[in-house]
Amino acid sequence: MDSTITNEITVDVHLPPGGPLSGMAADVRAGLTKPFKELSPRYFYDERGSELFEAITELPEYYPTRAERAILERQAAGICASAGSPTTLIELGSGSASKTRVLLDAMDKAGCLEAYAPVDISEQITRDTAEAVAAEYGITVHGLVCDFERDLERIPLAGPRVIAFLGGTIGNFEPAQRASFLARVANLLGPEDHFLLGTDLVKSREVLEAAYNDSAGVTAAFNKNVLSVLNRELGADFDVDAFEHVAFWDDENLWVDIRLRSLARQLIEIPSLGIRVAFGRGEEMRTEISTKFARDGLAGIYAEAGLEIVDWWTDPEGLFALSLTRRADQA
Ligand code: SAH
Ligand code: AVI
Repeated sequence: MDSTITNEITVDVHLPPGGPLSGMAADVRAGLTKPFKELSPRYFYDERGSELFEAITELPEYYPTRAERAILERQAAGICASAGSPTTLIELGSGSASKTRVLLDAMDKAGCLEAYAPVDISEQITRDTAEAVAAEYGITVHGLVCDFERDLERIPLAGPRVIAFLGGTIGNFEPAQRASFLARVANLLGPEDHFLLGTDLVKSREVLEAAYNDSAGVTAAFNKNVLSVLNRELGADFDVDAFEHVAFWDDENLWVDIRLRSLARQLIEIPSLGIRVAFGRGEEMRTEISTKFARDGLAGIYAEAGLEIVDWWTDPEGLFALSLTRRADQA
């Protein structure tokens, strides 16, 4: 573990030797040798991918960030009170933490804010966020660079805490992965702790498909960037222009299915994996799902994980929801 301490800022790096992407070889091999090829969305977020995601959040068609911000701006004081005026905010997949400032402001105003812990797989953005928040709020910041699916239990402990997972990133988990992740989060919660989750809500196909097929092509660039990550990290020879972005609403699974479609028959060499991967013309590979929720369905998912809803807030248009939960057996 590499740890840097500067006054009140600590950033622990819990990535496997070789960096965030070093565990990717086996994972990518498994995903690309299945009959229906798949890649994990965690590989989107190299430096360029993080920048492209930030650009997505400002697109006119991409409503989730604005809707979640609107909830926070109206409800942050109430969220802070419902969560028992926690001293510590831990944020999973924190990114640039731009909306998080609204919550930090409310905690600061309530006089309870002592510490913030951003947790993200992308080292640069976590360091930048940790430094910015420490400077803006003059509080202890303990950043953690890790894969939150692998290293959740390493989260710095001091309470009462609220663990926040904003932006709808939970929607990028497959159902089984989501269930075990939520059960592990529940296990981390002490009697005074709460979990604050941002979830995008089910809505019309038109609105959903526009959000993931923006007219400026930023989402397409974000999606295709994963191929550049594979080229750089694994020595693959993907021609990024030989694939096109695909995103459509799947109303059975309640997710936007995000894929890359091969524009030609092609054979990709991945020397570091010792494999060649054949793509047929028109063949699609899944790169991400983005699940959308309804309150009843989410309550059932929480119950299975041992969590219960304490409070629920939506934006005025009902596009997005924030829910606050606690461990059901500690209520
Ligand atoms: N919370 C921010 C950013 C959302 S983008 C917002 O609401 O705008 C998703 C974030 O999760 C990115 O910063 C990405 O680096 C991080 N992330 C994705 N997969 C991760 C993983 N497996 N472990 C840790 N962080 C991850
Ligand atoms: C990070 N996550 C919640 C985004 C989403 O909406 O599912 C990632 C994204 N993919 C395409 N656009 C945005």
